[in-house]
Amino acid sequence: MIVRDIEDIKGTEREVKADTGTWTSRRMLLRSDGMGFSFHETIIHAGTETLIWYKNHLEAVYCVGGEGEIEDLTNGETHQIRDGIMYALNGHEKHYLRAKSDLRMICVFTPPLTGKEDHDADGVYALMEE
Ligand code: 9YT
Repeated sequence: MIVRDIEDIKGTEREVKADTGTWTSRRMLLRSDGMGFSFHETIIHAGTETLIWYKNHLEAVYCVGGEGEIEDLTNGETHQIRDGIMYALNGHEKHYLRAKSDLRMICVFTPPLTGKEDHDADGVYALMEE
């Protein structure tokens, strides 16, 4: 069994801050943990906008705090995000995430992130080999 305290992840290499400064993510499970998915707590910082496009991954996100919105750039639709809202990028949708207050998001990726990815200029994560 794997049991982790997020307080023990903060300040380690499993806590990643985006180059853009718009989010901080604590990667609680990565590919090396052998679960077949990765599991993250991501804080999208208040007042920011982030362009994201997971071309190579499927992702589900559950908001447990804060307020913001997601704009789906494939169809122009915008959805409000708050505690209790989940979205799943089952079509690799390119999107903007905007946070009015700090958004606390629980995220699952398949295939799992290895931990070395960062967004490129298009908001894309490459598929990584370990
Ligand atoms: C909200 C969201 O898309 N989070 C993804 C995980 C985070 N960007 C990370 O750990 O790289």
